[in-house]
Amino acid sequence: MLSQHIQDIINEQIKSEMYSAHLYLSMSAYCETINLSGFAKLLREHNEEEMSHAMRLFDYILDRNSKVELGAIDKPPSDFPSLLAVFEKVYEHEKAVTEMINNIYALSVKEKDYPTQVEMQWFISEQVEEEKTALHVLERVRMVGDSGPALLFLDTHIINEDEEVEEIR
Ligand code: OFO
Repeated sequence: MLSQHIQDIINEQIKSEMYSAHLYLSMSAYCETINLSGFAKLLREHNEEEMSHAMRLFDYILDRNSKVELGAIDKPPSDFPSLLAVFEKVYEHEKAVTEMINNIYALSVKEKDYPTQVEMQWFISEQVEEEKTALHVLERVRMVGDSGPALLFLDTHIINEDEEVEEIR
């Protein structure tokens, strides 16, 4: 069984992963409204990925014979000043999530909760990938700047680019 402290922090992380899912879905909707369907698809896929992170933690709590307590998910922003602002926020958000994951790991080390350390190792590796992908996309968006034709080209190819980053890994 998980300690109360570890159970609470993992329940909090489920909420945070669900917030990430909400945030990326909201960003996806924004991209659709500015006719950037490639970025919209990319963010919609990230929404699904975040939900899978939440469910992985949900199952982990149950596997440890402990209690899942779902909290209210904050409302994500629905207005964004630009595509660049969206991906700056994605990158900052992922760095903040990394901190949360590291905190859970640190607590599991302090409490000598070895199974939680193993579970968190998966998330630590995942965050390396999440930050890398977020930065890759952000740098591409920065690169095209205000160029309409370049932005349209990137929008068409961004999904493949994301897969190529995965393959390089
Ligand atoms: Fe769940 O990794 Fe992004 O937030």
